[in-house]
Amino acid sequence: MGLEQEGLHVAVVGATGAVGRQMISLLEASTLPIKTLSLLASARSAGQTQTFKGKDFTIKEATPEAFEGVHLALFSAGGSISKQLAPEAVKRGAVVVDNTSAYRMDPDVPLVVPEVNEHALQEHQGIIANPNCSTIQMVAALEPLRQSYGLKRVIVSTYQAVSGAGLSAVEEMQHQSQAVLNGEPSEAHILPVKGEPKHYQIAYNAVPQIDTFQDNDYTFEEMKMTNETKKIMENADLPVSATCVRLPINTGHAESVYVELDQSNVDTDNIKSVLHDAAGVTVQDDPSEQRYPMPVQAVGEKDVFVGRIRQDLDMENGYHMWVVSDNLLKGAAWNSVQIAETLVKRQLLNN
Ligand code: 25A
Ligand code: L14
Repeated sequence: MGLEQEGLHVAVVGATGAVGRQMISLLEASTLPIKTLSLLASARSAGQTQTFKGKDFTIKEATPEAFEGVHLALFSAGGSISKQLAPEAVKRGAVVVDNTSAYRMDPDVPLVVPEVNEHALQEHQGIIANPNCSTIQMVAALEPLRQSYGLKRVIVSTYQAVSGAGLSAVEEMQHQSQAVLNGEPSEAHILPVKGEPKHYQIAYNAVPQIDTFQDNDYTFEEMKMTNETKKIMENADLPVSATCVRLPINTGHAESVYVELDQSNVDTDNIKSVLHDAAGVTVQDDPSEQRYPMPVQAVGEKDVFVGRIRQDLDMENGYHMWVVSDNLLKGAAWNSVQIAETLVKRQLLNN
């Protein structure tokens, strides 16, 4: 009897986090044949309950033994937890979809955005990596352009929301905002990066650091966008440079993407219709109606929204676009659940 008839045992690791909570509600709505659900988090959260399809589930501590009998495990509890526990889950027969950066650049691990490279799932060896949120929404918008016109280079600046850094970062921004409005001094302990020597106020600010600095003076978030894009699009030679900036937005990342195509002087109406026809992409672009995507409207939506599409003033093959998506959904939980649904559809779980 196949897993589809038998029913799946699914585990969510980091179930109380910003991403984990979204995973649970997407699993609730999905067509996956879930029979058993294990909600796992740190010992701190063990004993709390969360509802799933009207039933209360108790959060348990994520330990190696918690993965006994699990077919599918969705991880979103940070890179160190994934490094520690994903192999334990795989050892016990689970297939892992990992939201952290722990395995993304491992050559044996597929890095998947289903609309772009679903086929890469076929080669998995137990772990599948979910790309970085900013990368996912960018490649979803670039792939239709690559298919129709070819890509020469990409330059991106991001305007990223605070929820990507977790619930505690969102709380920090809220406290700071309240303090500023009250005319009180604001405190920063988490952003831009937990554990770094300096912390800066995010409320009413723009902070050009997401994740730690690398030897080349780019941040790790910027290098994730460069390296992950090349891997997902299977083009190691594609030039991609990023500047990643945090803004005081709860949820919803925005990106200004400059792309040079292989073809020159493509009609922007043609680009809009190619994007309009692409799965998972919604075009919102009408200057005469002041229509363009914004984070506040993208929150709660699964799609990637694209607008402000226009030709560069000087480069015949250069185009600019504005790409917005819910970083907790397509950027994280929804992409993971899509991967899970595809694994079931393609019968890529272990029996
Ligand atoms: O390393 P990475 O990959 O860069 O990931 C770093 C962070 O990014 C988020 C995620 O934060 C992660 O911690 N993240 C990961 N992938 C992401 C993606 N694709 C992503 N964000 C966007 N897109 P998060 O807040 O979403 O999730 C954190 C979850 O991880 C659980 N967790 C932490 N340690 C764990 C663990 N689970 C198992 N074992 C461990 N050892 C964490 O559970 C949460 O579910 P929790 O129970 O520890 O925390 C939930 C509640 O606890 C409070 N709290 C937080 N810090 C403290 C605290 N309370 C007391 N003291 C603290 N120091 C919070 O208020 C929260 O309500
Ligand atoms: O690499 O702080 O998936 O906004 C994405 C969110 C890293 C942290 C990842 C943030 C995370 C990032």
